[in-house]
Amino acid sequence: MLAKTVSSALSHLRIQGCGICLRKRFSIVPSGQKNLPTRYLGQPSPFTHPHLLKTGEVTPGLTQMEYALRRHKLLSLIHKEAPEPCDHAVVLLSHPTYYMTNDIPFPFHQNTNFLYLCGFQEPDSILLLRSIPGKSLPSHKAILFVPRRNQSRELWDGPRSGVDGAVALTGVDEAYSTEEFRQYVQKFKDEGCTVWYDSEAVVHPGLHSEYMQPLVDIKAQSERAVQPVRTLVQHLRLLKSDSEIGLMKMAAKITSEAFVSTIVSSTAPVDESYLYAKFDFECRARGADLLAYPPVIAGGNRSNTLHYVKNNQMIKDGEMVLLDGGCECSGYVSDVTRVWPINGSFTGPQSELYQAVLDVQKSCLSLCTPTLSLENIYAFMLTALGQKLKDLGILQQHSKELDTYKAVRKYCPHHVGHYLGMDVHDTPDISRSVALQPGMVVTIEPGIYIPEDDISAPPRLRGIGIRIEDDVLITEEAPVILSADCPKELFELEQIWGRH
Ligand SMILES: [Mn+2]
Repeated sequence: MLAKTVSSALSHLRIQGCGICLRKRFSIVPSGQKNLPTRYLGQPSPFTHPHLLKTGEVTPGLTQMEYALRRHKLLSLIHKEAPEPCDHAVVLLSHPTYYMTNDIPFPFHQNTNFLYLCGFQEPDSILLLRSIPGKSLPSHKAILFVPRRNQSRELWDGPRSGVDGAVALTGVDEAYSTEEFRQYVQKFKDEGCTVWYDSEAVVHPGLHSEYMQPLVDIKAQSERAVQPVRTLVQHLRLLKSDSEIGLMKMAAKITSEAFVSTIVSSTAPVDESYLYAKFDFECRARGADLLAYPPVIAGGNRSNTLHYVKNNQMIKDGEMVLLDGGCECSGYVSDVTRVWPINGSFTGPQSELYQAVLDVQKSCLSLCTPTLSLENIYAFMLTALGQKLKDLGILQQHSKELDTYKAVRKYCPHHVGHYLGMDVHDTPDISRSVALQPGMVVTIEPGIYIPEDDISAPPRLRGIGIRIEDDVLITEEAPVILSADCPKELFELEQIWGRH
């Protein structure tokens, strides 16, 4: 998927402290899962889904220990922001259930900041991280407020974890039913309590208006206004742990394999919706939970509509198709774009434009190293694309710098990439000027788009839109391309198609 070129100017905080030293300093000992109910919970548990989770895991691949460390790191950041002794309450809300029509819910998707800190997968829930009287941060108590068990609702919606299930599965210190949050929120009105909560970006309108908005209003009159917390969480999410990297590798590998199968199955004439269904099937059949976003499956000139998601037109012989798609595995996503000729062989102009974008993409990939930023790579991409536009005859060789810049922005109106993680456009408040560090994952996705009615472009190139996108893990050494199994050389794309 594409990201806009405007980046936020928020400052970058460096995150101190590694997992091991935190573990020693604060002796985090999650409760373990000894009391895990043997019944079905509101999400898979190691007991009910041993094929998905190992003992000690809250969500597949992520242990109680990892979630506890995340909470401690967040409280450490808060301690740095507000070092004076005081009472702290950090509040994160889950998503609500959204409805497609009367009584029929959309598939539930959890709020990612909430999920990152506790792994709990039910709607209408609240996570509270509360400082402990007499102890300084990052010591705290983690408390979940979760939907009460309810036989008649569970008949329709399926089992709920309940307070016992929530504690045993996630390893938080305590859990209560969601309504019991009311008594807690009363206490935060005290002058001495600093509340950390995102009142600007409401993720659960119902819980917000019932519990949090009145608190935000009261706090606004006091010395201690409510403080935002999401940027701090994003700073933690920016750097991936080994287990997170494992999940991202899995998502990228599944996506790459799904691309190959989809390319093999594309014979003109084919409906875009067929390729959509095929790609979706191939991802889920390999273990993905769902597609990470509505994919773009754009034949011919439609590839010049950047967020084309209608996916309902026939692709004709001789045309290419652009597929921008990715999947989600245990909360972590991939985001890959490929373009291939629907009848298996590139025409001359198609291969010309394709190769130009591929050259630029490979150069950008090689720049994904510590110290450089996405902004730096974007600046490089603009220059490299400018030269390609000249080589292709879209722009005159002697065009002035400003004219070249304007032309590049016209033919590639989006950024070179974005951070990737639990969300497709991950950690959106982190500036793209931040130097890349080992453990970050970014996308690299240059493109050139020439609409069929662009009379300033050479006729042979009109109606062609190319973007090539890979997911990249930053390391101390060479960048690791997580989507490397997805072919992108001209000859590879032609060869794979021949397999069907
Ligand atoms: Mn993308």
